[in-house]
Amino acid sequence: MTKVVRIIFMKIELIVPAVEENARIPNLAFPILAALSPTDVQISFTDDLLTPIHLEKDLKEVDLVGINVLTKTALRAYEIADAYRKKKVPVVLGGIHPTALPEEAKEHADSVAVGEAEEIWPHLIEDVRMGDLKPFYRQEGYTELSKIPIPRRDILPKRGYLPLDVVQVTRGCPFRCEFCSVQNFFGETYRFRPISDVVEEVRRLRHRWMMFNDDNIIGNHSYSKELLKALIPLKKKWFGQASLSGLKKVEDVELLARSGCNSLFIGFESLSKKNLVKSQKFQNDPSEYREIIKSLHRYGIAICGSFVFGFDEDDPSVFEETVSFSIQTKLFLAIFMILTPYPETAFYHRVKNEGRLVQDRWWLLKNPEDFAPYFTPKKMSGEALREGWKRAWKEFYSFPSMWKRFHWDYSPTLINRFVYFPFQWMQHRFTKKKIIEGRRRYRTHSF
Ligand code: B12
Repeated sequence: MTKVVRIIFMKIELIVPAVEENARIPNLAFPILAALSPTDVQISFTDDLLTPIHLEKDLKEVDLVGINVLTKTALRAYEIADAYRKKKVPVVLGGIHPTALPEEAKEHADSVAVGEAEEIWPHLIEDVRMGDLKPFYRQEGYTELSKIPIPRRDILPKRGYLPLDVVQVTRGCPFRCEFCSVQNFFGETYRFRPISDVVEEVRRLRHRWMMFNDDNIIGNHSYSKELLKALIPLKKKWFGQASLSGLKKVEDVELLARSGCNSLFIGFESLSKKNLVKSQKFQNDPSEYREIIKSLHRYGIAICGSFVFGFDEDDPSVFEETVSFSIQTKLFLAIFMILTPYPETAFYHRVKNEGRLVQDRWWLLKNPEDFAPYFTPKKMSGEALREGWKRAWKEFYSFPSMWKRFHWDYSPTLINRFVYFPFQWMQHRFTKKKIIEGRRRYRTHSF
């Protein structure tokens, strides 16, 4: 009979892999899981973005390694996982990518956590202690958000991140956009944390600035109204993602501003209603874009607009049209993306079924960005899409555009006056180096 030796002083290393320079924003998944770990477990945390992991020299002596995996970081995550497993340290992978493709992830891990993990995490730790780690862990149903503890932000490095705290108040999204990964992850659910829990957490935060990492902070009108009102006395400054459908009424925009909202990331995606309908992004109506933008600007809320190129109705005129719109409406920042078939999204399956997916499993390529688009667009060539995408960035962050987009006529806000030009300059340099010249510094074994 084999004797089971229970690990008593257990050490867990939690890792967020990085493929290249990125926004220095703290991760939230691991502080949550750390708060749910037994108190006698010693947790360490490495953000590969802040301290790149050298796969020969930097591996720690621990009893378990947990890695957070997005599609974009999958290859790097697998490299790190393989290196630890070579040293006989058990590895568990979790997050949005392993949830979409658990079997692929399992090739590089001893165990895969599929979906949300609040309820399974303590059991998983106990199984490691008993030497009985299972190949897959799947939580029954979705996490009840009243059970989310205050995240242990103390595990995060004190230096290197932007001076802000990340907070989550909802999970899921009420919408079903074809290209988005989150409905697969959260199913049909859209859940909210009790406002009192949020207030309690926000009160304890170190920084004046917060980022809400919710997919849509104002997806439910009555909840968001209550939340925003509760934020007013806390006197924080915050930014987050919001959908256009919640921004149509001026009184809602005013409440946003009063709650401390300083800027919003908005997925406009396209100026073509046909594209939006085909992508099931019914909540966006391009005929309303200008009014909503104006109303946000009037209340001093800056906008980072996200646009996607490569939809079925996009022909080569889309680039000029989108950039002109973004300049005329004076967006503070714009992000232009090439439509991407993320694994297990409805868009991925559609282009695959239509025989248009030219690069399946593109996330396993060494420098994947160099090969986008991974599918054949309908009304232009892949090459034209790539070139137009580069032109859009170049034009939006050109000096004349920066000048035209500055809000001379509005009252001075922090963004409007003090950080506008430094941010534009940063984006101008990013565009030149990363987008136009394609000089991305990817992590490799031998950096
Ligand atoms: C905040 C955010 C960001 C922040 C990241 C900040 C940070 N350091 O975490 C910023 C703005 C930098 C960002 C950037 C990008 N993002 Co983003 N982002 C999000 C967002 C809105 C929330 C993520 C989050 O914090 N969730 C909260 C935590 C608590 O949830 P979680 O991470 O899922 O963790 C839970 C479980 O998954 C599990 N779990 C997670 N990891 C692990 C590990 C182990 C071991 C275990 C056991 C469990 C476990 O436990 C947690 C508790 O249940 C998501 C949307 C979403 N709802 O997931 C998109 C999302 C993750 N992003 C996405 C994308 C595409 C990107 C970019 C590629 C965009 C771009 N083109 O540049 C970049 C890539 C960044 C990179 N790393 O290279 C996609 C990813 C799709 C995919 N298949 O990978 C998402 C899903 C958005 C979407 N609508 O499709 N993003």
